[in-house]
Amino acid sequence: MEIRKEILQEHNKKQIQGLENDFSRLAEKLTEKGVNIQGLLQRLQDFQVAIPSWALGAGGTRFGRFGFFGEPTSLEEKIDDIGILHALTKTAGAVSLHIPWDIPNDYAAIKEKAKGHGIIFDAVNSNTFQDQSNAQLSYRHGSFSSMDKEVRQMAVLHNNEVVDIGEKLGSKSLTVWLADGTNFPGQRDFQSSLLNTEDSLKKIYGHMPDDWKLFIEYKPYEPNFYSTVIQDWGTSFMLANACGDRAYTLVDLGHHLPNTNIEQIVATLMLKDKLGGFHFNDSKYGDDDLTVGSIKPYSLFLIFNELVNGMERSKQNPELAWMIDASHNIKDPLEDLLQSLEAIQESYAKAMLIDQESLLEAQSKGDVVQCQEILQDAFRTDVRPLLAKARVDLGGAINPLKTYRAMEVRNELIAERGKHTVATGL
Ligand code: LRH
Ligand code: MN
Repeated sequence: MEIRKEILQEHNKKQIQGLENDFSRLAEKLTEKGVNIQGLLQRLQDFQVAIPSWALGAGGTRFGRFGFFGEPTSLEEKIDDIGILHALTKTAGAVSLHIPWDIPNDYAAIKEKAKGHGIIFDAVNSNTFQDQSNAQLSYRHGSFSSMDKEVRQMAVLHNNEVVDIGEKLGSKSLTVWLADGTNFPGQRDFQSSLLNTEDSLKKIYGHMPDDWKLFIEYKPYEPNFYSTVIQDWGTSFMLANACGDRAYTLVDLGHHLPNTNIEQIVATLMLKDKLGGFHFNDSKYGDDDLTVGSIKPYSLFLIFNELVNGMERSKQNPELAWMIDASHNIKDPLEDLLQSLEAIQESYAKAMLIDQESLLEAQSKGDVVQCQEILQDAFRTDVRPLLAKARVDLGGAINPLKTYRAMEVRNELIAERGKHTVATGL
């Protein structure tokens, strides 16, 4: 199943005049405010988000999983599905693999297929939170932090293998998320757990090629419910500093205790040139992995304000890795991802409309009311014509979700793959 250009353009034809009217009206208004429209469109077009290879089928919880029909059952089919997202949105030009869920069989063939869709291989993810069927030892009592030297060694070797796999695909970064932790007080010694983890990370850092980056992802709880070794940004930041210049903190939006000020964490990490990237999603309570922007769109906007600022001011901070990490328990996975991609672009565009100069002036005057007015003027701007214009100029769909439905993509996939196919992953 491929999105054929001519059919996509057929669908666009009916909407193009409406878009041109909306776009020129908005562009005129924003130009009056001193916004560089072409610059903004270029930044939107350059903004590529990596799609997680583990989130192209239906997700689930311990209480069950409702399969979605026509799910991809191979890495090849997953790359094709990401190709559909990229053809429609022109902003999904990367994939983030999770190993061993998605080990390529034929490296040359999978690289060729990805290239054909305009997709690159972003960060690769290791997995020391599940025991593999052929494993000699278990991660039941931790991996990097385990008190058992051989278990730590097994975890380090696995991560080195993931780096080697990534290197063959042209990836340039490794994301490490550890489930390591405890469910009960007294279950394990905190200090030796952290020391073992630091030691294991340093070994992997040493194995990585010199042009690779290490992303250390933190999470306060789940699957452990009393303590987690890498529980918060501070612990990840400390471990990244202990590893070296090419180790950074990765912020998964769902990995924060309720009401945590994530935009402040982002500002702090960028100031210290230690922000590596994001796992975008949204949540109401815990690590709910819901559609980006579906619960707290204003919070996402405030985070992008710090990102736009940080990208301006913290030139030492590396180019950020943008990735989605969501789980589709009830929506069509591809429709869910289309909505997430739109929400990310929307927040980025709105943040780029913030009049930072006036904001700084109002802040220096202590004019708190004006500060909020400046932020919310940008947030209240309907930027959708800008997003559509950026897409259509690259050959994408004016309205990706509408076109996805009009082209009955899901039915095509079911016809091709059968109804009850199940994708690997979460
Ligand atoms: C942990 C996490 C991590 C992945 C996993 C699939 O909650 O966010 O990024 O390895 O989800
Ligand atoms: Mn994540």
